[in-house]
Amino acid sequence: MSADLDVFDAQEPSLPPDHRSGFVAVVGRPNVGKSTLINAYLGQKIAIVSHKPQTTRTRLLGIYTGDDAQVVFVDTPGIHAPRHQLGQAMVNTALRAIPDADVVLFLVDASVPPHDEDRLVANAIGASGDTVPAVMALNKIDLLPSHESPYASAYLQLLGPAAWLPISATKGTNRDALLDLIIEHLPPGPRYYPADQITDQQMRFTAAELVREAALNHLHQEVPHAMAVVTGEFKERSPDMTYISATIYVERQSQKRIVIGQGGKTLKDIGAAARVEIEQMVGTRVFLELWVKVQPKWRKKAADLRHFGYHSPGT
Ligand SMILES: Nc1nc2c(ncn2[C@@H]2O[C@H](COP(=O)(O)OP(=O)(O)OP(=O)(O)O)[C@@H](O)[C@H]2O)c(=O)[nH]1
Ligand SMILES: [Mg+2]
Repeated sequence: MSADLDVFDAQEPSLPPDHRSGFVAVVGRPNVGKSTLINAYLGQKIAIVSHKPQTTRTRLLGIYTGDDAQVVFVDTPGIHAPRHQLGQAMVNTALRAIPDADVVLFLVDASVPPHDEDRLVANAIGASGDTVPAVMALNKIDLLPSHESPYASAYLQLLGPAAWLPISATKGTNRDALLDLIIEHLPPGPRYYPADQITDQQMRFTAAELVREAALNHLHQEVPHAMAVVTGEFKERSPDMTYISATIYVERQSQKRIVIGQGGKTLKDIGAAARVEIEQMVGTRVFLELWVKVQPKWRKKAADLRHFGYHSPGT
């Protein structure tokens, strides 16, 4: 018996001998439902979701622990043709997740034909050779009559995956079957994380993300993309009250006016929506104070990207 197995047995005496585990990089173009699917597997919102593309900006882990397997989902930013340093950092982050994974889950929106961006994703997966098995999920089939995609073969031709399934992340169709398929392609191994840990992100990061999600839902056009949110204070004031302050950064004075809105109404609505979500996460009442600041052209400046946590090597 190897030394590794000795450690494995000592740590987790109750795990079955055929227990599987590994990292699953969830990749795809923006807006196909990567974060939605991961949240559904965890039964909790660890990644923010919106109908606008380029919502996820950093890599984050969603850890699913079952009796027979631990699946560490790696949520990644949507792969696209970047227009600024932020976009480049996001794409680099997504690309780097592929060779490090045990399985790549290539998610596509099967309700529409393949985009050029889907080809970028397929090429990136292909570039890591046959070393990482790829599973393709044809998502959003709930939008199609009889739940069948006329584009299935066009998507499968992009890559030739090891396995594939049509799914609906929101309605649940084939979600469990896809999880089984992923687990089948994972190697045998121990749990990498404690059974009760569901993400690697700290609550102060998720709080800022939940503010950004609320803002994405309340704002339109260019403003959501020009926003970054940073948590300032995060303090338990009493056993049932947490005080959180966060700053929303935008690139222009005109965007600041839009975020604040007439008489402060938009900012108030963003705060109210975010507070409900943050209270669910924190488990206490939350007093949320929001600030709006202008940081000109931050998406094009490496120092600002680092400050906001978006820096990736090579940018
Ligand atoms: N109808 C339908 N909508 C879905 C499904 N899955 C996700 N969506 C919607 O698609 C939109 C994008 O979902 P996200 O989970 O943010 O997509 P993403 O791939 O993480 O996007 P980025 O982070 O921008 O790369 C949201 O409005 C979701 O509600 C699905 O199975 N069916
Ligand atoms: Mg996402």
